[in-house]
Amino acid sequence: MLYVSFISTSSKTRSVKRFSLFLSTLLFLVSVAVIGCKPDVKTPPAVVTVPEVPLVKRTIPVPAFSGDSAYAHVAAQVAMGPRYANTKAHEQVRAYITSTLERYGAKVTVQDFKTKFYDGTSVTGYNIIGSYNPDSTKRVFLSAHYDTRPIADSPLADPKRYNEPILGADDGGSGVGALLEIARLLHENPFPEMGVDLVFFDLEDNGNPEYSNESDTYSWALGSQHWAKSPHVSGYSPKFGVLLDMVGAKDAVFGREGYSKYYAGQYQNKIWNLAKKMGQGERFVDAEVSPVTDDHYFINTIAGWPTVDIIYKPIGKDGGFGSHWHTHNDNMDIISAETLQSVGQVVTAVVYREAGNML
Ligand code: AHN
Ligand code: ZN
Repeated sequence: MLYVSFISTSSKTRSVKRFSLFLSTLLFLVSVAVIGCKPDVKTPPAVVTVPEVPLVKRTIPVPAFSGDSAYAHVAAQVAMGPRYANTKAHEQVRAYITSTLERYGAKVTVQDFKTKFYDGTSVTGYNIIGSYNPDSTKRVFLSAHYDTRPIADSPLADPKRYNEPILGADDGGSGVGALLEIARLLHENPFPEMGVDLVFFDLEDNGNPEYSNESDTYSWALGSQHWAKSPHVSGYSPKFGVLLDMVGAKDAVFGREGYSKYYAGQYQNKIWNLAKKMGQGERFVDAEVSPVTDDHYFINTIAGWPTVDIIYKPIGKDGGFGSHWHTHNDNMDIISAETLQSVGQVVTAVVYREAGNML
């Protein structure tokens, strides 16, 4: 070794000998220390490689949605009367949604929360969530509001009947009817690959009146605002969601709504393309319609879960809705089982195809 040869060639004097012995001992100790203290643990690499999980694709048969069952659910709600906060009918519709979901095997969560109307009065809201495969990490949600507008403030409504609440067959009833029929399908045709949450929002339609001076965006959709901030399950992280709003009118057509395009464009494309393939291209039209302050706006902006609104807005009539909107004509006369059938079948296909990674 180096220190051995160093000693052999060193001077013969005692002090130098002692010094060289000291030096060689030191060298020896240092080298032992360096070799001996080499850590066993290797420095971890900067990135960890996780083996790719191959995406398993499976064509899961899409069950047949019944427009007639959805229609019956709409009629049952409308028979209760106008269904807004602090009314008997609101309590009844909550019980109807909850018991129907339980009958169809969902895990039901009722999320109650305190909030304020645009005029500052306090109110308790109740969101209802029906979950299928609650333990699945891959999830999508389908949603609709179930409350109805307590006033008739459309410019097309009869001003003398302004303070008479509306029945909300389409605006409130239709989305709920479609979701409850999908609950039946999920119960009867389960799949293990994905979880589905059916979310029924309260207090969507209590925004400040058309004729008030301020237009307060945040006075609308109080239920979805709450859910987006405080989901029913902590750490909830759905892949995407769909909102159904006014999906039951005879003459309904669904353009591509602006906020959905902006926040959830890839899912809007998938849904509208699938609808076209299913022969529903005349109802799911490719035209863009102007953005609507609806539940999906708050879910997209507050929670960041991409959410697509399927909502009836006449094409090319900027800002408007169907002529029955927020009027007393929003009753069973304008509801069509065929419209519910088209929308419901497309949304069912979206869910079953996504479950098989085929959307
Ligand atoms: C506004 O009129 C600001 N938003 C419409 C959202 C809505 C009301 N959807 C159903 N009713
Ligand atoms: Zn409304």
